[in-house]
Formats: sequence, structure tokens, C-alpha cells
Amino acid sequence: MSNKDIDPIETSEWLEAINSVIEEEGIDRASFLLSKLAKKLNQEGAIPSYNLTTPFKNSIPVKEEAPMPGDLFMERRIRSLIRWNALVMVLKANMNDDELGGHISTFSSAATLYDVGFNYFFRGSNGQLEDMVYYQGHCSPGIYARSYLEGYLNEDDLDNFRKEVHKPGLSSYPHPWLMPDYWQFPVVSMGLGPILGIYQAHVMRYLSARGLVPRNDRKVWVFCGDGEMDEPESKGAIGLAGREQLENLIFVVNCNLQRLDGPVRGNGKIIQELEGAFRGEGWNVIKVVWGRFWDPIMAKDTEGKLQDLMDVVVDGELQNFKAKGGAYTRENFFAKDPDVLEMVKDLSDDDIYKLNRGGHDPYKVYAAYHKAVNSEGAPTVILALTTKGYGTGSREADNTTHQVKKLSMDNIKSFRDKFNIPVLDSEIEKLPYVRPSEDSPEIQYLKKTREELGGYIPRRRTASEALSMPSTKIFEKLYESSGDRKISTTMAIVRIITDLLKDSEIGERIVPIVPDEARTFGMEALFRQVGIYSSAGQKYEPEDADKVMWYKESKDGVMLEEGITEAGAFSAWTALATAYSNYDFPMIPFYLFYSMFGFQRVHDLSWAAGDAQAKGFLIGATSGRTTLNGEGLQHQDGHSHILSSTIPNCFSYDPAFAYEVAVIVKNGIKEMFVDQKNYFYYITTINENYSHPEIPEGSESGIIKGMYKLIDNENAQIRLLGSGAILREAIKAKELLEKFNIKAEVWSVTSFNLLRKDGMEVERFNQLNPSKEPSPSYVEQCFSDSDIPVIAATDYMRSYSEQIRPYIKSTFFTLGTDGYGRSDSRETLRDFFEVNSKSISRAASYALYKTKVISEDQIVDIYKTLKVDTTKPNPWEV
Ligand SMILES: Cc1ncc(C[n+]2csc(CCOP(=O)(O)OP(=O)(O)O)c2C)c(N)n1
Ligand SMILES: [Mg+2]
Repeated sequence: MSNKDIDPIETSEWLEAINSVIEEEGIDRASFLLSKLAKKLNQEGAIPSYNLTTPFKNSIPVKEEAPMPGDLFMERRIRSLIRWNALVMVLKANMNDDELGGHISTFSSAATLYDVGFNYFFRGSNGQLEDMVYYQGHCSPGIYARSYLEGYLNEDDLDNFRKEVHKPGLSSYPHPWLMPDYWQFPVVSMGLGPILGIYQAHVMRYLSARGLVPRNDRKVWVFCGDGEMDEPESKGAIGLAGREQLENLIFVVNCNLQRLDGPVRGNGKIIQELEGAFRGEGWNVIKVVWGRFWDPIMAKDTEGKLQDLMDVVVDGELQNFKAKGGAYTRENFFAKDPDVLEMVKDLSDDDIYKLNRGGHDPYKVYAAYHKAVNSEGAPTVILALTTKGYGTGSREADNTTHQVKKLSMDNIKSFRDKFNIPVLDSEIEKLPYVRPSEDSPEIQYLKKTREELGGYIPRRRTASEALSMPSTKIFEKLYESSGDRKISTTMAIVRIITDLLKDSEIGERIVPIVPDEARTFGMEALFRQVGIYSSAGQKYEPEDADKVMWYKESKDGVMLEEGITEAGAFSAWTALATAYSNYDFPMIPFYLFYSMFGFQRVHDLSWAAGDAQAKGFLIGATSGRTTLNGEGLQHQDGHSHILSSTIPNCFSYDPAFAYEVAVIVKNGIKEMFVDQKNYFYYITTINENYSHPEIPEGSESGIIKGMYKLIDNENAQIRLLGSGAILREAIKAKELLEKFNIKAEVWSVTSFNLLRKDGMEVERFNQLNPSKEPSPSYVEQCFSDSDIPVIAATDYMRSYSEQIRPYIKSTFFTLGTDGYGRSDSRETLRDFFEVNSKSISRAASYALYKTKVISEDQIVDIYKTLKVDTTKPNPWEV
């Protein structure tokens, strides 16, 4: 399309026509007509050229702004005190050499955005479910400062900002693990807040659609930085929010135009860019660009010349206008067009500098929030223009402002003066916190606003309902031998989940979650049995409607089939795994995924789930480097148990038999949902089919603790430890060794991670109590009857089983799958990685040779029979 106007008269006739429609019939009618015209153009083959962005100005025209009902001046006084106390707590934390850090500039740019929310919108939890607010992590000082004015925190608390080891301390950022009755959502790792918030809103609607937790008009507010929006997680799920029309979701992006090192989009416009991205995904976009001091100037802009300048100015320059002041702005912005310069001729340089940005104007922010909470049919994003380091004098909008932790006395005084803080020059060096007396109008106003909104936030619910145990039959079925029937442990877990879904006690709490892998795990029967949740129901006849296991989507479906997004599915799991706290309604989510695409893919989210005190099951289905055999290097996981072990409250298991899976899940439900411990479980299951024995008597406690003796052997000379898929190789090795007259016993290790935890605890206890008789670790207890050599083999890297070395007093060798995976048969892969029965036998005979149980002739003979290739390169060779 050419931009050249070849017939200006005709153009003005069209413009007049549309103007008269706007005036006489309104903007909606005008938009309708234009969309009809656009459709016609499309039919003729034109590609629409109108873009997704609107001019760089406020989305809400002045005449349509909802008026803010409260006391502007009172609120400014309160907000100023919050600003001051937030500043002081960071300055104090950095007065000595501790270098505790903290941030001043982030909250100073966001204070109004939060304040308007706290004063008018964020609902508390008195008698209702509170709004969920994902605060931007670096704003924490401002949130603490408000809680201080509210009387929840005291000066000692503020003085202990970032001094958490000796309580009471305030955590650097929002961490429910560290402040369990305060913060609800761990967010400070950029991008996690946005994706977790989106799936929270999605889960809220899911719970309500199933009739479990009524949604009412509860909202999820997600506050984030404009730099943060570059994280793939931040924007990665906005399509889901648009598609699912999550009107319960409000994003507030604080567009202060800067991130840590410099401008977010020096050469562009982040607000415009985000507007296009969000609008394209079906969101309501509300831009809050200019504050009300601009209104009279904008009113003069009848020809759109000022708007033209606003539309082309880049963010790097906008930053300069705040960093360099009014004279600079007059010269480098307004003076670009003489007519625009004329519009500000009556303003002093100082007046120009004070032309406020939308995100610092409570009226504009109120109008935006008001529109957002009353919008229907789509999520809303508010893009608010602010200034980073607002109020910090010469540090305002400077490129280093993010990391400012100390301010010069001049800057502190200018901050005090700007916000009229009642601190005298004689006191200011001491940096006093300021809290008016309890009966002061400020504190009374503050308390009243929160009372009207239903109480204080943030607060995290720590107590929740204890669930009852499901029918034990569900688990006991798997305690029996499978006989000749060959099944996989993945099938076993799916059977448990299927039965749990039908359980009369806790059936409704069970949620299977998959990222498009249900068929891989043999879960397709659940499609029809419980349905897949879709807010739209099913508007089409599924292709397989005539089949038994047809693809059923429904509005009250139970299963969450999130599509190919492990980060998204994990975020949904996190929302359900914390439902006991955030919805006061415990849910039991089972998230099944390829184990390689679990922790390795989304470890930061898993870490945050631990912080959030999530409870539920993560199932690394089709796991094991040699067990998921045909999929090759990127799929074959040999380290997820190492990764899971890094999360303190994650209990991980690598079971081999169906009864082990059953015991572990039963115990997990008991621990997490009946005894209410804040753990979550990671269980690897495999897709290798074999027959399963019945549960050995008395093995339950060992299965739970991490190890039990599976095959006893009187006068055994060696112990073989096997785990998951490789346990059966250990059993075969026992039989192989018998051929060489070597007697072995076999142990099933369900969790080397738990054995290590136990060992560490016991070791520490012994160190702390030198005069007491040393206690044995669980491993030592198990092996106390003899000190024969031990061989451990797993489908994971050697470091997984190496963890128990300190607790084994005899000769100990480990075998594992170090190195990159590759495709081949299981048999070949186990030979290649040296975790098969032959390799276990090799290690066992070597251990016996080293301990002089067998002679050199014997070992030579054994190696020959086993066909040990001494020239084979090691599998982890690089
Ligand atoms: C995943 C992750 N990467 C890096 C950081 C370090 N970091 C903390 S704040 C920040 C800049 C934030 O900029 P922005 O999102 O614009 O927030 P602002 O402080 O400007 O409001 C960075 C890079 C982090 N917290 N998380
Ligand atoms: Mg920023």
C-alpha cells in the first residue's frame, strides 16, 4: 500500500464522513463500519495494514476516566511515608560492611501502582478468598514498608531486612519458605511471576468450572518489570490467557524504561511493542502513559502534532527527559515542532520536568484498574509509564539507578523534601523510620481502606484442611504379583491415578496433568473417563467420536492437557500443589512428563515450587538413560534424580516394581495431605514391560526410607544394590555370579537421595554429640550384619549412587550411565553404559579380588567367561 495521498479532497470527505458517524452514532458504530470496510478490502486481496498498536497515549480518554473516590492528599501522605520507610530500610541494610543489598529504584518507580491497588482494589482474606498478587520481587522493601505502617511489622523487622538467619528477619524477596505466613508467591527470578500468574488464573477458573472452589470475582494481579518482559516465560503463555479469556487476570507492567544495565528499548518503544504483542494474543491493553498534568497540553493538540512527536520519540530519549530535566526536554522534545513548543510556552523548565507520567498519577492508575477489574471476556494488561528511581534526585533515571543502595545526603534530603517527610535536618543522619501514631488520620485512613477491602495482604494461609486416606485397595491391588502379565511402572502409576480419581474420599482432588504426552504414558482412557478441561467445552465432533477412548474436551473436564509447554504444565501443577494454601482447598496434582523434560527443562520453576511449599506428585514417566532406549541423546535422562536432589523439600524415588510405586504414592498422600507436611514427590517410572513380584513382607518401611533387602542369601559374599530399571540387572547378576560360586544378596534402592539425607543427618548428629555412642545411618543399620563389598548400579549417573559412599564401610563400586545417551536396544545400551548384569558381575568379582576373596586366576577366568572387553572406550569419553 502506498502512503501517498493522491486525492486529498476525497480523503477529507471520507474523514468527514467517519467524523459525523462518530459524533452522531458513537465510536462503536464507526468501528463497526471500518471493520466492514476492512473485510471488503480483504476479500479483494488487500493485506490489512492497520497495525495492532494505538498512538503513544493513554488508552482511556480523559472524559471516560472513572473518578478516584478517595482522599488524594491523604493517600499521597501515606504513600510518601511508605516510600520513605522503604528507602530507609535499604539504606540502613547497607550502612555497614555487610553489603546486604536491596533495591531503591524499582519500588520508587512502582509505588503508585501498588498503592492504588492496596487502597481500592486488592481484596483481603477476611471471609473471602483474597486476590492473588504477584509482587515484583525487587519491590519487596515497599511492601514491607506498608506492612510496617499497618502495624504488622515493627522497626526491628525492618532493621532485619535481609538478615534472616537470626529471626525475625525479612527475606530479600518474596519467599514463602522463609516467611510462610506472609509471602504467597516466589517471584524474584524474572519471568516466573508472569507465567505462574497466568496458570494461576487458569487453575482458578478450572477449580470453579468443576464446582470445587467458587471463583466469584477474585483476581490475579501480576506486577512485573518492562525488562522482565524479555524473559521467554513472561510472554510465553500470554496466548493461553487470551485464548482462555482469563478475565480474572490483570498484568501491570511497570514501564520505567530501564532494566539493570541500561534502557529496555533505547532505540524503540517498549510500551508500543508490548501493546502489539498482548493485543495480538487477545488481551485488553490499557496504556497509562501520561499523567494528568499533560491533559491541558494534550487538549491543545487539535492537529495531532504533539502526538506525532510522542509517537516517534524513542525510549532512550524519554529516559533523558527525566534524567536531564525540563530545559533539556523543552529543547529536545517540544522544540522539534514550533507549534508544539508554543503549547508549553507558559510552562517553566521546572513545570516541564513535573509533567508527570501516567504510572505516577493515582487518578490515571485508578481509572486503568477500574476499567481492568470491570472488563469481561479477556485478560487485561496495564502498561504504565514511570521513571526509574523516581524521587531520588540526581539518581533518577540514571543508567546505574537499579543498583543504588546508598544515596548521598543531598539525594536523601531531596527525597525527603519531594515527599514532605517530617524528618528534621538534625535527625536525618540517623535515618529514622516514620510511623504516625495509631490514632493519626494517616494510620486510621490506611486501616480503614484495608478493612473495607477485607483485610491486610500479603498474608499466606498456613493451615489447611487435612484430607482422609483413599481406599487402601487402590494400592494393595499392586502389592500382588502380576504373574505372567508384563506391565511397566508407568502403567502402574496410571492405574493408581485412574483408581484414585474414582475414590469417594479424595477422588475430586486428583488432577492428572500432561503436556501433550498422555498417549505416550498410556493415559488415553482418561480422556473419555474424566474429560479434558476446556473453558469452551467441545464445539466440534471429535474425529474419534466412534471409538471407546474418544478425545473428550469438556467444561468440567478433570484432566489438564496443557499442550507442549512443560513450563506451562509445571505452572499449572504449582497452582494446584499450593491450592491448600491459596484456595484453602487441598488438591493432589499428578504431573506426568518425559523425565528429561522435567527438572532439566524447568528447574527454576521447580525450585520456586519448593519455595512455595508445593505438595503433589511429579512423575518422570519413561525415564532412565538406557530404558527410554530409542529416543536418543536429547531424551534419555540419566540425571533427573541428581537435579531433584537439589530441592530440599523434594522427595525423589526410582522404583522398580509396581508394589514399590504403590507404597510410595500411598505414603506420599499420607505425608503431604493427611499429615500435612510440605513436601513434594518426584517418582521416575519406566516404560519397560516385565512381570512384577508380590511385595516382600515387611518391606514397606524400607521402600519409604530408600532401601530394603529383596533377595537374601545366607553367607553372601557381596551385596548388589540396584535401582529402578537396573534392579533387574542386579537380580540377573546374582544368578550369573552363582555360576562362579559367588554368593550375592540383592537390595532394591528406591532412593539414593533419601539415603544420603539420612546419612548426612546422622553424621551431623554424631559430630555434635562426640561423647555419645555414635548412631548408625540407615545404610549402616542395613549393612551392620557384615562388611562384605557393595556394588551399586542404576540408570543414572554414578554420582547418584555415589552419595552413600560415606556410610559404606566396605569396598564400594558404583556403576551408572555417565555420558550422552544414544538410540539402540535396551540390551545394547546397558552393555554400552556398563550397567547390565555382566558389568555388575565384573565389578563384583573385581571387588572380591581386591578384598582377596577370590584369586587372580579366578578373576581372569571370570572375565574370560563374561567376555570383558578391556579395550572398550568408556561411555562418557569426550
Ligand atoms: C532470571 C533472572 N535473571 C536476572 C535477574 C537479575 N535482575 C534483577 S532485577 C533485573 C532488572 C530488572 O529490570 P525490570 O524488569 O525492568 O525491572 P525494574 O527494576 O526496572 O522495575 C535483573 C536483570 C533476576 N532477578 N532473574
Ligand atoms: Mg524496568
